[in-house]
Amino acid sequence: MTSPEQGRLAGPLSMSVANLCHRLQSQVSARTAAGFAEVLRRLGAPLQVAVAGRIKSGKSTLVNALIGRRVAPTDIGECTRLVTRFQYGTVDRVEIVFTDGRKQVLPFAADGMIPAELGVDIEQVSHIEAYLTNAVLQGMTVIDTPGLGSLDAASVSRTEQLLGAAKHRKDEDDEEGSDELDDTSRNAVAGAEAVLYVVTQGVRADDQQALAAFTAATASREAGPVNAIAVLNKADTIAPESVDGADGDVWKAATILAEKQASTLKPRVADVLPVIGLIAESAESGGFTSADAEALRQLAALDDDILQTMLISADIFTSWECDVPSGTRLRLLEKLDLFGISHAVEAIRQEPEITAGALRRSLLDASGLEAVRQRLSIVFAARADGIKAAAALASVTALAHASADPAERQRVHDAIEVLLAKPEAHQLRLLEALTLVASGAVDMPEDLSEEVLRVGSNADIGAQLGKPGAPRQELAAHALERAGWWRSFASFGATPAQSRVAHVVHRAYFLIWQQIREPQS
Ligand SMILES: Nc1nc2c(ncn2[C@@H]2O[C@H](COP(=O)(O)OP(=O)(O)O)[C@@H](O)[C@H]2O)c(=O)[nH]1
Ligand SMILES: [Mg+2]
Repeated sequence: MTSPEQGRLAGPLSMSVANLCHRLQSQVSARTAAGFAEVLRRLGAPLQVAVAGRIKSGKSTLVNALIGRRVAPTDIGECTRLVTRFQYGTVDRVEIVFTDGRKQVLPFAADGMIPAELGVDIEQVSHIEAYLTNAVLQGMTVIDTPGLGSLDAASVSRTEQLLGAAKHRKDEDDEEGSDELDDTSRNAVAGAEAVLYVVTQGVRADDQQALAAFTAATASREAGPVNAIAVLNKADTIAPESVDGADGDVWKAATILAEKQASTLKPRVADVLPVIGLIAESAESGGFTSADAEALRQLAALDDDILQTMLISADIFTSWECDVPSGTRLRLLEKLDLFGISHAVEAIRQEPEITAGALRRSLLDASGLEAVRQRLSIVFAARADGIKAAAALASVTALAHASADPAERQRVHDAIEVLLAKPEAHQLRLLEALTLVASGAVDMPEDLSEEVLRVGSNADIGAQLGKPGAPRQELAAHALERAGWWRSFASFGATPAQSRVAHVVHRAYFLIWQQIREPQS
């Protein structure tokens, strides 16, 4: 039987974990069963992606760009100090969730955004739930966080709580027999499953710490490049002359810096992609209007010397004597900043007849958002089954661990052992191997590490084998050939660490081959 939740499960492994929870529910205490119910609910939900990073790194701006709608308040206001979960819903609706579980509907502000001020006692607010009809949210729930490294201790602790980094304190005054989730259980199931980490120029020590805390708390197995990617945001504000080899080009400078940060953050994240969240937000959320395009056209018509002078700083840009009203210029600055304005003017000068729509697309291209979207879908969507199942298993383990009944602990433990021996559980080992290779913990020749990444990062068999669209027979033959190769590599010529990875890759190919070989009569 397939319940509506099961229809949305990420894949076969999530299905097995869901079955395990269903089966055990009647054999454990009411409290553990309540925890399992929560695990089941989360398994059926889209991947939970937290957007994390220091305060003012541009998280909310990027959230708006990803959702394609300017809905998360940016800069200041109460709301920027709270966790907001953006999830798919059939009707747009925002709720304040209080720490005591109470909920209150919050009307959208006139501009369609979540109001920056809530009109309630913020100390009593747990977080905000925003249900939106935007299609992007069918694939993932996006969680905006207030940010680490802020001066406000309360928002830091809200963020840490969400990321699972809060200390799991043991409940001393346990109320026996309560069906409610205790704090341990709540924390165990509350952590996000993947993280989009926003950094700006220069990674600090606490950025690394936050990432470490997050990865330790999510999947019970060593997580990292499997469920975390980073963006270098505000790429437009990088001074290219400060970066060697950039040749004065902002985007080139951003790419060089992003690569540097990737090597610093490497054990923790898959990639660091440069992005200009502000331009992405304006281009994607309807913020960029034809009136803006018109104003840019007027600016493009100015004498180039004058324009270049104006573009030296925001102050000069708004205060310079010019036909475009200074209020309009201020608006352009807010939407595109100097780099975006200069990019747009350049595009207009190259193609004077360019439409407002084409200008918007050109800005979107310049923002780097598409690459972030693609990476999100490759890294997260393709691994959602493994990521969600690992997080669920970690929660199940934590729930059993917190149980006072040794027999119950043993029962859950045994069930997990059985599950881990199933073929579909092999992807957990593959994700682990991928983590070891991607983080550089196990050194591999480049072609081999690329192969491991390919096999571990794709959901589609053709893509896993590097032969998208190839006929089944060819795929089967290739899988078998690679299985054999990795087995002999594991036995001969590999270091012990490489050998462990090689065994996992061998088995991955073998399981692929089993799936697609000619049916046996
Ligand atoms: N120049 C520039 N400014 C940005 C960019 N992304 C965000 N900002 C600005 O940075 C400020 C803080 O952004 P916000 O999204 O509220 O940061 P958060 O605290 O991390 O959520 C806002 O004024 C944004 O307009 C960017 O890519 N470039
Ligand atoms: Mg924010």
